[in-house]
Amino acid sequence: MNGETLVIGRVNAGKTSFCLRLARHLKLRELNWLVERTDGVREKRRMLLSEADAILSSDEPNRTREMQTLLLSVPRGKSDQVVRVTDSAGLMEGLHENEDVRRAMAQTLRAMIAARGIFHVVDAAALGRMLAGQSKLAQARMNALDEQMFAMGQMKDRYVILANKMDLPMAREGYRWLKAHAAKYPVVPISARDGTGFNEVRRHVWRLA
Ligand SMILES: Nc1nc2c(ncn2[C@@H]2O[C@H](COP(=O)(O)OP(=O)(O)OP(=O)(O)O)[C@@H](O)[C@H]2O)c(=O)[nH]1
Ligand SMILES: [Mg+2]
Repeated sequence: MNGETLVIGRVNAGKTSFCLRLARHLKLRELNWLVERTDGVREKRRMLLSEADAILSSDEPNRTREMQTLLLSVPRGKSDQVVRVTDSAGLMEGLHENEDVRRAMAQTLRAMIAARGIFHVVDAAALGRMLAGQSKLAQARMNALDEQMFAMGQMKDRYVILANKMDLPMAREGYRWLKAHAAKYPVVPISARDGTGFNEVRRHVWRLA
């Protein structure tokens, strides 16, 4: 049940917030999700967009622990077409002590292999802070996980990097680094919190329909 586009990124990068902001930008009021739990059980979930933030997104890392596919209705000529955008559990280095989190990360990795298109959400502000504070060697090591995600993205029909949290200090520096480092791919500066950049995001989503 992988969506046509998979949303990946480090824990806390803003993947879930991105999905919810996209739904708001497309003027949805009610969200329809297809959820695939790590135990393989699939279920449908429905909620109002107005209550989704409180239910699904959080400051705490590892909030998302299952694959949740948002069904988006996109107008195409006289009819509508459904685009699927799948939110996934965030990745991080190392072996997490919690088994649920480990299973969820494994599920994300499997989905990454199967996905046709990838939206890679990066916390540009965290990246900017890291670039300012670290030696070159430490930067290289800390970016290893995102580098792996870049490499996986290159194998896909469509790969878009979303430089998120552009409303925060240092995000510009993070965005600039991404533009230079992943020059072959679209890098779209966004704020899932404020909604900036979503006209361009929408064009990328449209192309998947
Ligand atoms: N300032 C700011 N905060 C944001 C933005 N996007 C997300 N956040 C915050 O970042 C935190 C993590 O957001 P989530 O959307 O839950 O992140 P996630 O990538 O889904 O996290 P996991 O599911 O745990 O991997 C929350 O506190 C959000 O409010 C943004 O554009 N700007
Ligand atoms: Mg999440």
